[in-house]
Amino acid sequence: MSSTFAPPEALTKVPFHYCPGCTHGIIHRLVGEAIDRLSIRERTIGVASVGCSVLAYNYFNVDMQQAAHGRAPAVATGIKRVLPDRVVFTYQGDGDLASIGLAELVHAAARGERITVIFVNNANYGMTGGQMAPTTLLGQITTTTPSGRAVKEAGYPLRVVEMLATLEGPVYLARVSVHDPANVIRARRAIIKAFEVQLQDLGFALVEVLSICPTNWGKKPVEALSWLKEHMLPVFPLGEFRAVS
Ligand SMILES: Cc1ncc(C[n+]2csc(CCOP(=O)(O)OP(=O)(O)O)c2C)c(N)n1
Ligand code: SF4
Repeated sequence: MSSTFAPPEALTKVPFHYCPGCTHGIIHRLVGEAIDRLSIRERTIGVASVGCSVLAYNYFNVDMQQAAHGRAPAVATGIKRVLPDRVVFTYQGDGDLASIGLAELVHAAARGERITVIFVNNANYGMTGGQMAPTTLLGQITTTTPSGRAVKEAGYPLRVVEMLATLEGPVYLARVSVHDPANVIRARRAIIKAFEVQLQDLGFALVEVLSICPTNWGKKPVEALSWLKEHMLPVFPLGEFRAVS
C-alpha cells in the first residue's frame, strides 16, 4: 500500500511534549517539511533555545546544539562561520529572542550572518507560566500583568520584524501565522524561502510565526486561534518586510 501522508524525515518519531492545541508542533512540522523539500537534512544544524521548545533537539532529526537563554543567534553564528557549508537555523520563542536575547539577534542581523531564524511569537513566556513578554499586547492579561499590560508600567509591544527591517544586514524578513490552513501554507512558503536565502549565501533571514499558547492564555485551542486572528494580527501585520526575488 502506498503512503500519501507521512511525517517529514527531518522530524524524529519522538512524541511532542507540547500542550494540546499548541502550535509549536505545527511550526516544527513546517520546518521539517522545508528541510525535506530542500534535501538538506544531512547538512543542517539546528540551535535549540530555552522556552517551551527547549527540547527541540529531541524532535528535529538533524544535528542540534542547545544554546543558553537568548544566545541562539550567537551560537548559530559560531557554527556557521566554522562550518560554512552547513545550513544553520535557530528556533526561538519571543521571551528568548526579543527579551534576554535581543542584543544577540540584532547584532547577528546587522552583521548579515548567513543563518535562518525561526521566531515563534506567542505573546507570552509560555514555559515559565505565562509572564509578560516584549510582544505581549496592550491590555493582555498575563501572570505579571493581571490587570492587562498597561503602557505606563510596561510600555508598548515590540515589533521585531519591523525593527530589523531598519537594518541593512537582513536579506529576508517575514511575519506569518498558523491560525488557519491557508496561513499554514503561507508560513511553509516563507520558511522554505528563509532556508533558500541561506543556501544561496545571501545573508540573514528571519521568519516570525504568530503562534498560540492556549494553556497560559486560558483559552481552548479553537478560541485561542480566534484570539490570535482578532487581537494579534492588527498589532503584528503579516507579510514580507524584506523580500528576495
Ligand atoms: C538566563 C535565564 N534566564 C531566565 C530563564 C527562565 N526562562 C526559561 S524559559 C523563559 C521564557 C520562555 O518564553 P519564550 O521564549 O517566549 O518561549 P515559549 O516558552 O513561550 O515558547 C524564561 C524566562 C532561563 N532559563 N535562563
Ligand atoms: S505552555 Fe503554551 S507555548 Fe508552552 S507548550 Fe503549552 S501551549 Fe505551547
